[in-house]
Amino acid sequence: MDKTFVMVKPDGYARGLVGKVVTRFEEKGFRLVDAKVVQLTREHAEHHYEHLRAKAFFDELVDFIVSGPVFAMIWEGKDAIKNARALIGATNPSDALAGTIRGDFAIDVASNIIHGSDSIENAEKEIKLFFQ
Ligand code: IDP
Ligand code: MG
Repeated sequence: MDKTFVMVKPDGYARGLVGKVVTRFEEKGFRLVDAKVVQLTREHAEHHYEHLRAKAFFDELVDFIVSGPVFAMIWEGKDAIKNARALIGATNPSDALAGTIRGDFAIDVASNIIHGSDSIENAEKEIKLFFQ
């Protein structure tokens, strides 16, 4: 059983979508291991998105992710990273299929309501960063 890190971003938290996100993960068959509301510091956000530092939207991304509380979760299940990203949908909600979280609840890439780890290494890094 793998674990993955998932986070409802400030827009999803402010819109009251935490319950819907948790329900989708539970209904898919994931097991919730841990969860909490967190206000990220800029330092934490920059560390979390370190691999995107060279992107033109990096500052916008960090400003956004520290703009309000997030809901951080650890989910456990078979092929957790792949299955979680399938539930979440494509990065740009314009490309995300209906039935995925971004496809159903988001319209703009900069505020796409949810994050999910993209590899086992990043899941371990992100879980450590948020929960230890
Ligand atoms: P992912 O969240 O689907 O893994 P990443 O490439 O890791 O996508 O990008 C992290 C986040 O950066 C995305 O979820 C999205 O919110 C934001 N992002 C990606 N591309 C853009 C962009 O062109 N403008 C603004 N934000 C972006
Ligand atoms: Mg990513």
